[in-house]
Amino acid sequence: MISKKTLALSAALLLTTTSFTAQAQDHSHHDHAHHMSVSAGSTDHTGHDHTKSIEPNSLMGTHLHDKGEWMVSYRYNYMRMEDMRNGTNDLSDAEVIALPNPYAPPANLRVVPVDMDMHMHMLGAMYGVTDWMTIMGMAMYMKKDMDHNTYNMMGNKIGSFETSSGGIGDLKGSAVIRLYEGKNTQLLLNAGLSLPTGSITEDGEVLTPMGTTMTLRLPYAMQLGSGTIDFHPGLTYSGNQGHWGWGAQYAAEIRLEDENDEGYSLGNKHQFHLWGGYSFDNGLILGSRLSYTTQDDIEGRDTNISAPVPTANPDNYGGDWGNVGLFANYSPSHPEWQGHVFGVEADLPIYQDLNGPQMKQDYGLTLRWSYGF
Ligand SMILES: [Cu+2]
Repeated sequence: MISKKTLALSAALLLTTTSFTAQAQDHSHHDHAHHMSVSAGSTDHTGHDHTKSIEPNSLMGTHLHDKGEWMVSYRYNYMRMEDMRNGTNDLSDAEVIALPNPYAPPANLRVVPVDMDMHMHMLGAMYGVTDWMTIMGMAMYMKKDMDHNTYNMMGNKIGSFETSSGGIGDLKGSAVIRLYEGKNTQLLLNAGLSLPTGSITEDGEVLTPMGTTMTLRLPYAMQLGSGTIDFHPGLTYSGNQGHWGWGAQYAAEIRLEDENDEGYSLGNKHQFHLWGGYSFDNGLILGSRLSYTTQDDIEGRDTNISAPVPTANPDNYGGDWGNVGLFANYSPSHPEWQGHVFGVEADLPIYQDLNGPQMKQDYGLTLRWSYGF
């Protein structure tokens, strides 16, 4: 119902981004020496030099850029999911196939997800419109693979199969605006919008309980986008003291439409992150992160998704997760490598309370390269 308004908003955002891009090309000769001196000694800039920013590699919008400065980045994110759980109880295959199938027949679930690999390749660009506002855009390509076991009507395992999907995800544009700046601290507002460019109609070949194969619409978890225009608000507070740096971020994904073209919307998601790190003189930063995520289940339903598998049920999505991350960033001091940051981050779940039977997170890995100029 608000989709016309949000469409107009997103068009405006894209246009603004484009005009800033065009404008910035005239300024590509800006003074590098100025940026260096500002970030080296001044007290009125708290970490605009992104190579010195103590921030987890998996988070976005954690820093600003100086006016006229660009940053391009590539991030690779891998996430592994394995084994089933409901709430905080682990489920065996036997327990999953004893569960009723809401889209019967058959009366009970007959296909059990075993594991899932998710690969995301993210390309990003940031540009400092003014010293207190940076805009950014992000595009991603993703690949998902899920393995399953199929059981027949008697409850005997008859085989396994893998489904795969891949393609571009939802395009995202956002602004990072400084609301407050103290001596060693700053508060940033994050406001982003994503467009439903990722496919939500991926299908794949499945092994049925009858032992036949069929091509079906893949469950929600295997789709590549949300299908809705989403608002990505956030707040980031960070500070530094000598070699130490810390930060806190709230980031959310709010669906601006009640349902997408297939009749559903993913649950709203809220995340809280806390991190701290230490910056060594040689350009190495080591730090750790603590995160809490809560997400609602799916509202509505895609009627093309009705296989006897837990992932076909919109109620079996979302939950509460606690994660820890360990990150290392390195920006080489050699002049030829000025402005480059290389980063790695490992992610491990420490708490998972899931809304209905679904796969558990196993671990995640993020690699990052960014270059500011
Ligand atoms: Cu940046």
